[in-house]
Amino acid sequence: MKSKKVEQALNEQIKVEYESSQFYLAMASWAETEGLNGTANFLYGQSEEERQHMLKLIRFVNERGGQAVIPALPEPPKSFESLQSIFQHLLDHEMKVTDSINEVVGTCLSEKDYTTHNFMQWYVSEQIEEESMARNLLDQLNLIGNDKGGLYLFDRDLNSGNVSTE
Ligand code: OFO
Repeated sequence: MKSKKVEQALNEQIKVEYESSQFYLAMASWAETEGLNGTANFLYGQSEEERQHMLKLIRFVNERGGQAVIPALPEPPKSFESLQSIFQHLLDHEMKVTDSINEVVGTCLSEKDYTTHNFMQWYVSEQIEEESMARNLLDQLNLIGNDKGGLYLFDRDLNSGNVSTE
């Protein structure tokens, strides 16, 4: 790639997307062992989406003459406190991802790399959707509180796509 700074920023973003995918996979696996099958399915799907975000970046860097680096990752947590804590983690994590995407966009502008800037706009829009989805799910869970019946329905509806994520 013409700008090494942009290439480095994209490689850092590859790591962020990879970490997101692993983190959500760990959450999905924990949820499944807790019998929260709707949440598990939802999070397996989110993990896969993040993997696709990573792949899209890898392909872009390589196609533009750079070299995508596949990083080592620390082991994600094995267990979580509750459904609420999972969705709080999801929101906090997505907010960090948004910050890091904004950093990449800033580097593209300072390096005058408008092609990569254009490519990154897809990620900017995707983050708006993902943050708002995480916020909505967390709001619903906060309304449900500790009500077991409510939590059961939330998990079941998440499986069937009946929980509103918008
Ligand atoms: Fe939601 O993290 Fe990818 O972009």
